[in-house]
Amino acid sequence: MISCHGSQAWVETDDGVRRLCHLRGRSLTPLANDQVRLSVENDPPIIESIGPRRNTLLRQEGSREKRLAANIDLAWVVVSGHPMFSTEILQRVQASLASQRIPCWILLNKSDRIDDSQAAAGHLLEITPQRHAAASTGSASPVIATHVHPGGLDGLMGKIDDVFHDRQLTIALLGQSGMGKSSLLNRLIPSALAQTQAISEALQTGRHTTTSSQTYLWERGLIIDTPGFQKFGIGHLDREDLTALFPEWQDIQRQEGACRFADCSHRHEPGCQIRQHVSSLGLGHRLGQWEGLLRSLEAEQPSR
Ligand SMILES: Nc1nc2c(ncn2[C@@H]2O[C@H](COP(=O)(O)OP(=O)(O)O)[C@@H](O)[C@H]2O)c(=O)[nH]1
Ligand SMILES: [Mg+2]
Ligand SMILES: [Zn+2]
Repeated sequence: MISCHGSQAWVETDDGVRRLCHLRGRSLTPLANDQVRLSVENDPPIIESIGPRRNTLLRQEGSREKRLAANIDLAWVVVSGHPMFSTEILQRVQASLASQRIPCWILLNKSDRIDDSQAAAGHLLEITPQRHAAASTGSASPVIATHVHPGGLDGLMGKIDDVFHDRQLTIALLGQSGMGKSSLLNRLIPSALAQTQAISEALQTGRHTTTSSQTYLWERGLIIDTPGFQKFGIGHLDREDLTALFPEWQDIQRQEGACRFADCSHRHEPGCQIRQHVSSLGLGHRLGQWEGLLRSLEAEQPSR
């Protein structure tokens, strides 16, 4: 399924034809890139059911989960140095992706703005895991510089070739507003605007579809553009999901022994190895980030 608009949805059938369909009932809420079963005896066809999901990209909005897309191979999170992205929001996105086992690349966009991009790279470094143990494998997201001027996507396309070769991919594009997500999409897919307009016209809404995710065809597969955000709620996550962003805690425990309590939050518990060793390892800033995210997660959890 390409995109969902109330009781209607665009579906691409196995023969590559796109059709505007109706939903069977209100309880059916397909997401961008869901596999759906159609009954084509009807006109318009009706979406009967949704196939199993490999993963679901979502964020928390107040007490509700906003589901953005399904079955993602790779997420691109767009950041920039002008305006400066928020490290905390990026970590929220990364934790959310980690919880769904969706690999993440960071696109450092507007790299034509040299000074701003250098500053942004510095901020990225602050939230990059600092691994000490030589044997530890990296868990950091790759950072790829991009810009929307000629040649600005060469590095990105080269990286795709290196990692995925000829494989067709479904990529989710995420970003805070203002980072250049729409500009990038239009460079990557010159027909993106036309694809959006075709959808709006067929729906006869006339308005742009910026509050729901849109799926675009491109030469390497699909790109799902998700609505831009200024907040990214993580109340749907648990502490384990945050742990994925801080592999240093595992490194410390491997080297120094485990914290006294198996479910140690590394905040105030006695016998915490993390608190005991962070400062000598120069990881005080990382513990600060951990505490901040944990506080947010607890504050945002919908009361159960
Ligand atoms: N210098 C520079 N400006 C860019 C680049 N990409 C986007 N912009 C500008 O950044 C602003 C926000 O871009 P837009 O695509 O609307 O961001 P979005 O909110 O993430 O969709 C616009 O003024 C763009 O012209 C880039 O690579 N370099
Ligand atoms: Mg935009
Ligand atoms: Zn601890």
